[in-house]
Amino acid sequence: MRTKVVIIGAGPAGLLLGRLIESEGIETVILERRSQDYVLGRIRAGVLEQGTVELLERAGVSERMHAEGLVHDGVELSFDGDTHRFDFRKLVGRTVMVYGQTEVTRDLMQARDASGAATVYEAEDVSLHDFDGEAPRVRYRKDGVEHEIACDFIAGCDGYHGVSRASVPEGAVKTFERVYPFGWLGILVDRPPVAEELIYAHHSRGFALCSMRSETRSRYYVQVPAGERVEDWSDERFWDELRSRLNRETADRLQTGPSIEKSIAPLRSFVAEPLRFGRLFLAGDAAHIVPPTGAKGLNLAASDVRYLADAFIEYYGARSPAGIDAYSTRALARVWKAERFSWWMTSILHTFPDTDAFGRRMQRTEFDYLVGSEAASRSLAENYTGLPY
Ligand code: RFL
Ligand code: PHB
Repeated sequence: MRTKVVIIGAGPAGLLLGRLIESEGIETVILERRSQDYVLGRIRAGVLEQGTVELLERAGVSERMHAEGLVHDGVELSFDGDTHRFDFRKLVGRTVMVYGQTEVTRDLMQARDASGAATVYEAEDVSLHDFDGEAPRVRYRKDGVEHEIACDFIAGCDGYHGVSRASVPEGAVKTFERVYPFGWLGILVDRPPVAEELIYAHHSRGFALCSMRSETRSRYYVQVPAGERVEDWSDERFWDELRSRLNRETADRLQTGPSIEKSIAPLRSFVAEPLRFGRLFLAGDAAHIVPPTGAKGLNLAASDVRYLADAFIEYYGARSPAGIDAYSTRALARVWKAERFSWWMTSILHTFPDTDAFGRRMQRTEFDYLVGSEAASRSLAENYTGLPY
């Protein structure tokens, strides 16, 4: 079998890349290790930058998002109970869209299935070969039968634990990493959100986030120490902890209920460089991880994919390798800025086990400066709503 681009991974990065280049006549095969239902069962991101929204429009998968997604003009930050709303529309004339990653993925899967493009779910033992030469190949097993696909390019969109980055010779890739001593315990509940916009809360007991998926479904998170087990968190314990970290008025308004999903995500900053190895390209979580505090992970996956899709379109259309040659540098420039923002938001809003009194005053002063300075507020708004491509 032969195709132009083999895409490894049917997360948002792989599916969006497939959609953008298939619609320009570039044939792809997507290989995904899990089943379609498993991929759709993962509850992850909830906030889309305006640029991501525009990219989903370009991909022709924005109809349901515009009908069901919630446009948010701002967010609230709370510090030890003091609150401040950052009005993005007023500060930078931009907004964000609250629409779950699960829904983005579902829309992309449906569009791909309808287009007839090939996707192999439950592809086992995917392996990458000869991407340092002119004729790369990808092998996998499906239902006990071995397959091989010859291709022009391989797009590694298989997430942090994927096989693509792991297939690159050790000396060819440089990685940068910070692991935080805590994770986020998240809960999904069919109750109306506590507020119309997201609330990011710093508290001496730890960070908390009030988010949502719709007007009737809420998503809440609390910071927990690394190594915490989800089994040790009953719903009741979660709600008590969340309430204790919110200001009184918000806590009193909180509508609790039985969780429909509960999981713990560790927090990490990670970047691999470069993003191109001959005819293999990395995009999304395969290449970089941000802590979720800035709501950047999915948006970064989308921006990588935008650069990579345009590069392939230029290669096959204008027969120019300029875009593929520039991909790594272009994508990484934007990646590092989102890494900075996510690391910074994480460092102000969480409690760190080794922070001394001076460090705590610095966190408070960051908050006071943000609240008091229009320039600082605008910087937060500019980054949260998404830096330009
Ligand atoms: P994904 O979504 O991990 O998809 C990779 C796919 O590759 C498959 N795969 C393989 N397939 C074949 N062979 C192999 N050997 C394979 N190994 C893996 C996997 O099964 C999977 O289907 O990566 P992608 O597409 O790069 O997308 C990245 C996003 O998923 C991620 O950045 C975001 O979810 C991060 N994130 C958030 N991002 C935001 O922009 N805004 C948010 O509000 C936000 N909140 C979050 C988040 C991530 C979270 N967790 C759980 C990590 C909140 C949480 C709690
Ligand atoms: C979410 O709704 O899951 C969410 C929202 C904002 C974040 C992270 C996660 O910063």
